[in-house]
Amino acid sequence: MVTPSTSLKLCRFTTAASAGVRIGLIANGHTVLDLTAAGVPRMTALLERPELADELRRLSDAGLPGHPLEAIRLFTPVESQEVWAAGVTYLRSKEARMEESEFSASAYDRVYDAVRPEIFFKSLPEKVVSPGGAVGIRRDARWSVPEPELALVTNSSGSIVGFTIGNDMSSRDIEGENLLYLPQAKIYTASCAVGPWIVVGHTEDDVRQWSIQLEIHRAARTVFAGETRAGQIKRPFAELVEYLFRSQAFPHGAVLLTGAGIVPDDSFTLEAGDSVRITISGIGTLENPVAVV
Ligand code: DO4
Ligand code: MG
Repeated sequence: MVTPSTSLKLCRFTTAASAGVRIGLIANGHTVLDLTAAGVPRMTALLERPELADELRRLSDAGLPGHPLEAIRLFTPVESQEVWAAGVTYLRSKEARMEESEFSASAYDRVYDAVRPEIFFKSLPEKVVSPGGAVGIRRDARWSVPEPELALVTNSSGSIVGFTIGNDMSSRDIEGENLLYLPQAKIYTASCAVGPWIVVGHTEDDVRQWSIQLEIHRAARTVFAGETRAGQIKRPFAELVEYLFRSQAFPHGAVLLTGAGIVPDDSFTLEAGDSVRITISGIGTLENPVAVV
């Protein structure tokens, strides 16, 4: 029985026995209910449904066929949505970027307090890396970091319909050299991972209680561990989405990363073979190995 407090997780997956991408609902622990078997071929259309959480609760009691979570392969839940990202939404992000670049320090200082937030394009949907896929460090970068971020999932009307995890991989030396290099520091092969699923049925107040953790493993060692809380995000979620949707339509909805509140020390840079693990308490864990691209 799925109660109003049960966490509803929507995923895109495949199994050894099935061809193509299927839509799944994880409503009770470890079973992935096959929504494609119930006539739901696409995630994007599902996210447009009014009263989505109620509809998912109804589907979870409809006796759909299920697969054990361990037996499926997850794809990113980003199907047709562009991925955008907000920046300098945490004090920690502002401070780290001001230290990184004398040249750009005043821009970061100003945008943190400005009325208009920083929002930038991050990825086309087909370029988003799935859970377990390799995220990239640029071969011409000397200082690369993951950015562990809460991601807002919106439908085409700009309503926030769910939450997931994003990794806004970044080249800090390129970003720090000149603000005009930001697109090169942020948008390159495998620079954006999103997953493992979309959690539905939570309010902003719930989500602001969640912790965000970043662990980076190298060989058998943890070479970085840090934690923040989604409650540290300076701006209301609806404000970020409202700016994204100003003067721009998103017919498939959009995914908006909400900025990074964990920044490793300046001496830290990612290496090929590292593993990046981002955990958000109300969602789950997104884990990706690192490769040079
Ligand atoms: O302006 C630089 C990027 C900011 C960002 O990605 C963040 O704060 O997470
Ligand atoms: Mg970021």
